[in-house]
Amino acid sequence: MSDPYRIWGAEISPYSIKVRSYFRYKGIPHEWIPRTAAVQAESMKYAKLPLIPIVATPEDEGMQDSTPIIEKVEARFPDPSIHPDDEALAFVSALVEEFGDEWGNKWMFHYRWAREADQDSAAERIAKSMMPDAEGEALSGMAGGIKARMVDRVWFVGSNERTAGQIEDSFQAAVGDLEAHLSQRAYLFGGRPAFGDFGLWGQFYNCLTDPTAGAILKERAPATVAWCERMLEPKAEGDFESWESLAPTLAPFLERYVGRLFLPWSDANAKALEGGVEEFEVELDGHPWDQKPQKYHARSLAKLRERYAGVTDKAALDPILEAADCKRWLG
Ligand SMILES: N[C@@H](CCC(=O)N[C@@H](CS)C(=O)NCC(=O)O)C(=O)O
Repeated sequence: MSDPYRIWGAEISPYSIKVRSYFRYKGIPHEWIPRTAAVQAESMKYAKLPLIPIVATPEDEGMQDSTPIIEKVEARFPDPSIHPDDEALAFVSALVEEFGDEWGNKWMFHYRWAREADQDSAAERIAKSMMPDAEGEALSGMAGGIKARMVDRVWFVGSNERTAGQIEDSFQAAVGDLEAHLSQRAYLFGGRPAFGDFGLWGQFYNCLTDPTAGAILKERAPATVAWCERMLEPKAEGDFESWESLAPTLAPFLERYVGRLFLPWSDANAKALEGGVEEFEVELDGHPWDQKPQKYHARSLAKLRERYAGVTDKAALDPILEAADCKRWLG
């Protein structure tokens, strides 16, 4: 038997658990290695950027960035596929995956670092994950350093005094919409997990572990909490559904958060990077949004547009994207 894949990551990192959930679902032999201070140097041999997750293949090659990691591994282990056969649904699932990584992360990151109770909880868990044996002052000193650094970085995802209200209102509305959708099925696209589940779930699961966002989920969204728990070790329970059966509760989610928030934001962010501006402003669903451009996200929008261009028959897809106000941002 060949060596297993190795995944260095952390429970508190949405992109790490996303990749681990994928490997678990596919039944691909892998070793999960908690990224502690002690193994950091070893993991960095396989990394170009100081970010987790980091994956080493059985051939000892390094991989980073959760979306291409899953895409490369999926090409090697196509069964059971995480992509619906229906080309339109497969694109919508990829769009939700990207949405989770990019906009779902704003929800998660904002709630994690906006309030003292969440800051303390996350900083302590990160410190503990880096130094599992540390206690007392060593632990609290490290947690204090992490808290100061991260609170200072929350602006990075666009969270600030002007945007905080919109981030929180849209999260709470999205929880309601997701709940309506997930109370009818085990996964976002039916009886088995799709690409879109992995991306969105990593962020929501981490929200669930934080005091403030976790309380919102536990109070209002039992089916979403059950999905968060199910996705830790996802198993196929049935088939993907058709768009007709998903649409009543998935189409509103696509329109409200992907079409009205994420894609116009992503387009404005990419234009700001092209123009080399320090800060950009865009109106999102009637609210002003301002932030410094985020570099990585322009690449992911370009990839999404490439994926859209690659859909051979758009007859079923375009009406879905048009109705959700997504199409004009994609090509
Ligand atoms: N686009 C990357 C993002 C990875 C990322 O931002 N990872 C965060 C944790 S969730 C990180 O490593 N932050 C620095 C650290 O934890 O040392 C992916 O999808 O894998």
